[in-house]
Order: sequence, then C-alpha cells, then structure tokens
Amino acid sequence: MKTSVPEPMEKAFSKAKKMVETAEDIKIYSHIDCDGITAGAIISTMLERMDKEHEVEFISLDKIDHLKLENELTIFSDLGSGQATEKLSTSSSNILILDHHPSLRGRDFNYSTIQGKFLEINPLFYGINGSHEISGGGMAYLLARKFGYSDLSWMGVLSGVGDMQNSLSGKLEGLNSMILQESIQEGQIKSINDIAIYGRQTRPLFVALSYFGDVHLPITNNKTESILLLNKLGIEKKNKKEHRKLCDLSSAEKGKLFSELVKMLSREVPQRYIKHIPKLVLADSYEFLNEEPYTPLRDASEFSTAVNACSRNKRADVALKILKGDRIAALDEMDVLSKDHRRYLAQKIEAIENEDMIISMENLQYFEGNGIKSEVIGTIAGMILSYGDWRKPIIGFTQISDENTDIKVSLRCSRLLAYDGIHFGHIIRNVAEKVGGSGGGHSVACGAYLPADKKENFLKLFNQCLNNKLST
Ligand SMILES: [Mn+2]
Repeated sequence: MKTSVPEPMEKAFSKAKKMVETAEDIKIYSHIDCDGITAGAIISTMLERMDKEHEVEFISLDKIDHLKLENELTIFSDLGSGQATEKLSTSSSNILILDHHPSLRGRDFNYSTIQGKFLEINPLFYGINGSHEISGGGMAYLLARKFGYSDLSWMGVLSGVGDMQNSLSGKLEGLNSMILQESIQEGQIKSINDIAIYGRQTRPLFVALSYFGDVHLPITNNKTESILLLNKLGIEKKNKKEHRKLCDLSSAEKGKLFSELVKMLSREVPQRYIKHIPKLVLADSYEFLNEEPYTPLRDASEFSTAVNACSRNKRADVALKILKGDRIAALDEMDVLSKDHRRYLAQKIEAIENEDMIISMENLQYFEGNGIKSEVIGTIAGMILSYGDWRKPIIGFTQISDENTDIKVSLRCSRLLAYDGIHFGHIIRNVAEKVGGSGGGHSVACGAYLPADKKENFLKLFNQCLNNKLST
C-alpha cells in the first residue's frame, strides 16, 4: 500500500505554507541533534530559494522556556510540541511548530488565549506514529514539498535514520517510506537490503564486524576473531592494498556472511528467539548516490554519525553547511570533528570496560557517565550494549551540562527484547514522570531527563517495573 499524507494534514501544511509566504523575517529554532539539524537545513534551504530573510539556531530543549520571540514568524522544528511554546506568543510574532514528539496541547486545547497566529503540526494529531513513521526532518520536508522542493527528500531520509526511526524493523516505514520513495524517484538514493553492520563505506570489514550486533558473539570487540571468521568464509580482506569494506562484497560473499552470522547468533539465544534472528542480521541501508563512495556521506547511517559529531562539539554550523551543499571547506572541518568524536567515544568506552563500570541489577544494568557529554550518552550506551548482558536493557546516566545539574538518561537494549513486546520508550516515560522528570522514545532506544537527586529512585522503580517482564 502506498502511504500518503492524510488530507487534513495536507491542509495544515497548506496553512503553514501561507504563513511562510506572507512572512518577511523568519527565525527557526531547531533541535541540536542529527534530526533537528537536518530539519533546520531543509527549512533554511527552502527559505533561501525563496529569498526569505531568515536565521537558524540550534538549541537544546531546556532553552525554549526562556526565549523571546522577536521575528514576524518563528518556526520551531523537531521541538516545541513538548513545551509550553504558546506562552511565548505575542501579537506581533506568529508561531509555526513542526514537531513529531508528543504534544502538551491535545486537539481540544484552548487556543483563544494565544495572541499571534499559532499553528502546530504534529503527526500524532493525525494518528501517525512520531517515533517510527516520521521524524522532525520528515516534517520539515513535508513543508518544503508544498513549495515543490522534492529534491530535498534525501535529507528527510537522513533525519529519519539519524532519529533511529528504523531502529526496530530495520527499514523506514509509513511517511518515512513515502519520503524515501520520492528520493529514489529523484535519483538521489539507492535502498539496499544489506548486512546490518555499521560502517558500510568507511570501515574495514573486519573492524565493522567486531562491532556487530546486540548479542555478545565470539567476534564482538575482537578483531582477531573477525579476521579468522573472514578467512574461514574465504572472504578476501583486501583489494590490492586497501582493506575491503562491506560495500565491496559481492552478493555471494554477503550471503555466506549472512548465514554464518545467523548460525553464530542461534547458538547464543534461546530457541524462541531464533525466528527473529534474520531481522538482527539484515536491514535496509540507504546510499546517497550524489556523494563520493568510501566517504562517510555516502551512507545514511554514517552521515548521521558525522552530523552528530558536529553537534557534540557544538559545531552544528559545520553540519548545516555540509547539508546545504558545502563539500569543500566544511568537509575538512567535519573530518576533524569526526576523528575527535571517534577518539572521545573510544576513550569513554574503554574506561567503562576497564573499570568495570557496568553495574547489574536484577532486571537492568547501568553505568554512571562521569562527565560523558549528554549529547553522546545514548551512543555510548548503544556501543557498550554488547559488553553486557543482552537480556537486560542498559541505562547510562550523565549530567545534562556544566550549568545544569539535572540528569540525562539514555537506554538501549537488544531488539530481541522489543520483539518480545517490551516498549522501553513507554516504560521510561512512566518511570521518569513518577520521579518528576520526563522521557520517551523508541522501544529499543529511548531516554529521559531527571531532577538531579532522583537517580536512585528512578533505578529502583525501573527495576521493579520490569519484574516478570524479561525472559530468563
Ligand atoms: Mn527528532
């Protein structure tokens, strides 16, 4: 079935289009993560093409309450729904929200107290799931599309991947898949059902393999074992001098690798999970055909890491330039930021591993971030998942920022738990709210914000909540 934008939602975007057309001076606040930065790039490109005066600023959620709106039109993108943005309205500034997170304002919200024009477009108002059917960048693209800019669809795909919208099923679904199809039609993307290892274009295959999967295998974090595995399968490690990457493999070679990974996983998990294993080994990947092969921009997943590397270093401006087409100056800067990002992640992970920082409770495992930047606590939780016990989720804690002592929490778990029907995004929201925080997200990747002194309480409740839910 072909997915399309529901009629009432199309109407809302038509209204949004008018708001943009009639405004001469526009400010965009977008979220400072891969999805938000890409959303900002879509809107900025769109406005530039229309010769509209505008400014983009990337912010974290805690900044929103303190904003003063001074422009004729303010666009909140990938944020704004979960905040009391209506309180910011003035008679001289209109507000447009394009978000996909749960909204504080339901359909029956009383808008009469708002002074200027206020339009909030959120997929949840139209029965569309905001965690796997459309991202913040996807929402931005649906607006750009109203102006005929379907060539920006590739960025809608990038933001969906950056937001981990495909994390559970391994493919883009719903409106995400509609946006993907438009991008394929534009000749920008090739979608390939491929082995689900990270680093298709840039990582030597034996390295990429050592990071495979959310269940601990002999090859996990073990490059020697990875090399032995490739030898055993008769897969060449090098093309002449260069290490081969996943994208260099023939389909026969990929087939051999697929069967072997399925076999290895089957030895590690209980019988009833075996039917899910192929879903862990294969996923759709998205290749940007206009980007150079063997660069991090060629593969959507690697591109999104590069954008995150910029945001972690508070250099969203670099990512914005690249997204808007700068492939020279900004690319060198991004390269440096990416190397630094990888080094940072490796150091933190090594520390967690060497110092045995993963603490196990009955139903969960956690680690104290000890200064890990809040922007990457989720990435790190995901990367150390395979060091721990795949039967339990792993939770990382860190302070939000130097100035803000509240806690950011990130959870990652094996997809096998989600196939069992556990939705950690829902659980984390409930538990966080019980201790005076907020949270949400996907079933296998989610997070929360907690008051500074609520960590112990949160852990206790979370652990209790999982009693009898996890398999043994
Ligand atoms: Mn988002």
